[in-house]
Formats: sequence, C-alpha cells, structure tokens
Amino acid sequence: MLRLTALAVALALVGLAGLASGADSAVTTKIVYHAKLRGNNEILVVPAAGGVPTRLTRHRASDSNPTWSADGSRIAFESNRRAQIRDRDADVYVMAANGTRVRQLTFSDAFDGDPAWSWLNRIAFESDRAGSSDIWAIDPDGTDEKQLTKSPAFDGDPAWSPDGSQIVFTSQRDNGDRELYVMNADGSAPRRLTNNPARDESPDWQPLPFDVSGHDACGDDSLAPGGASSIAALRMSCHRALKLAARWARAAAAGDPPARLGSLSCTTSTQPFALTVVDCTGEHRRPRDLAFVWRDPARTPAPVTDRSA
Ligand SMILES: [Ca+2]
Ligand SMILES: [Ca+2]
Ligand SMILES: [Ca+2]
Ligand SMILES: [Ca+2]
Repeated sequence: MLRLTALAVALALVGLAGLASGADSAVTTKIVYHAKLRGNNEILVVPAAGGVPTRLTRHRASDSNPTWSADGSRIAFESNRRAQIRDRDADVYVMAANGTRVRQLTFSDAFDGDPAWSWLNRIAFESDRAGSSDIWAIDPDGTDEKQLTKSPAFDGDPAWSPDGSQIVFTSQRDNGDRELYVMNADGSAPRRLTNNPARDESPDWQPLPFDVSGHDACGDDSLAPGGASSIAALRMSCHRALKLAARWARAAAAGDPPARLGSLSCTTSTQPFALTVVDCTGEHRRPRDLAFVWRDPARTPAPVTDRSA
C-alpha cells in the first residue's frame, strides 16, 4: 500500500500546484483504494480534496490492489472472481475509472495480482504460474504478456520508474532474504539495491511531480546531455510536443532555459529530487499545453548495468 500512499500524496501536491493540467485538478483528482465492506474487498475512489467515497466494484470475490493508468482514465486491480481451479488463483483486471467495462487480462490458474501501471501504458504484476513468484508484464488490452524475472526464488512487489523505463521489485534470489532490485522494463539488467539481513520490501519509485490526467503521455525522450523525459501534451500532438521539448532542452543545456517556446509561455519549478518540471501553456485563442521533466545534468543517474552476470 506504500505505492498508493505515495500516489495519493503526489496527486494532492499536484492539485495544490495546479501544474500542467489547469486549476481544476485539485477538485478532479481522486484516490483509489480497496476496503473490506462486510467482509469482502471492494475498490473505491475518494476525491483527493475530501468527500464521499464512490464504490467501483460490487462482487462477492475479493477485489483489491488498484492502480491508476497514467492518464487517469482506467484502473487495474486484482480479483479472484474467476478462481475456480485453485484457491490461490487470482487475476489482473482492468476497468474504466467509473467502474464500468471490466475486463480480465490474465487467465492462468495460478496467482496473478498486485498490478502496477506504467507511464508508458504497460502493466507489471506478480504471478506464480511458472513455479515461483515472478514479475510479469502485459499491455492493458491483454496482449504482449511477458515473464520478466525467472529466478526460482520469490520476485514480486513491482513498481515503475516515473518514465516507465525501469521496474523496482523485491526478490529473495541471492541469499533467501528479501532485497530490492531494479531492472529494465523488459526484464534485462537486474541490479540489487539493498544487501542486509532485514526484510526489504514494498518499494515505490517517487512519482512525477505533475498531473497527467487529460494529457497524452508522449513517453520518455532522452534529450542529451541531461535528458528531458516523460513528456506530456494536452492539446497538441506528441510529435509536436517532442520537438518543442527538444528545442527547450537544447537551450537549457546551453545554460539559457527559455521562458517562451513559440506561442507557448513556459514556467519551470525545481523539485527537491534533481528534477526541473517545465510547464508550457498556450496563449490567446489557441490554448495549448505541454509539460515535461528536465533532469539536472549534474545529477543524471548512471545508466543501468548488469551487475548480476
Ligand atoms: Ca468484492
Ligand atoms: Ca490467475
Ligand atoms: Ca521467481
Ligand atoms: Ca534484506
């Protein structure tokens, strides 16, 4: 539940700042969670500003562990509503943010659950269908299902990096003790983050400091040297947004971050974790909107290398 707590905090902060999505984000952002109602888990949402929770599921099975899509339009969750073969069977489901259009994504007779939805629209989850708990990933339409970890030990608890390029997870692969690991989104180049006799688990990657609801997520685009990433566009194409972000990044890398980009007026806010958020808004009768993250070149993380080989 650490992930949900962090998301809730992020959404609340975004609501206060009104970054990128306009001043109404404070009243529109919601927090999704599960609660045991009369002994049965259901998914609910509550406005971040406070208010009456709305129930999204009504099913006698256990519905739990919800996670938002990056654009806020859908929710993935875990449910054992089709568990007819094994007691421990559960599967990953997706529904619209209002609880309609429920769709089953996984169909193994083993456990599939604890989903995490990435900025790049990929859903990571935990499954023990291959004999031990492993991280798997699937597209929200149920295609391209892939096993990302293959250790005989426990691998679970997936959480995405803000740009969707990496996954942090928990594993007992090295010494039987739970440690945190990071791997690329395709399962390659795993590396251990912790190494101690304590039980290290429930990781959560610090989320993006702006609200992407209503935006197209244009993906990560490494705009050297510092790398701008996680570009979002509201009323312009991703193609155009990427070009504008690249232009801004080049100027910023040269030491002169511009306050304007064509007809866009840009603002920046420095975050306490080596990131600058750039937020550009159109003017006059043609409103446009662009937001992206600019990494501090001096503190760009080192590339992921495979230390497990
Ligand atoms: Ca239920
Ligand atoms: Ca299953
Ligand atoms: Ca495993
Ligand atoms: Ca440990």
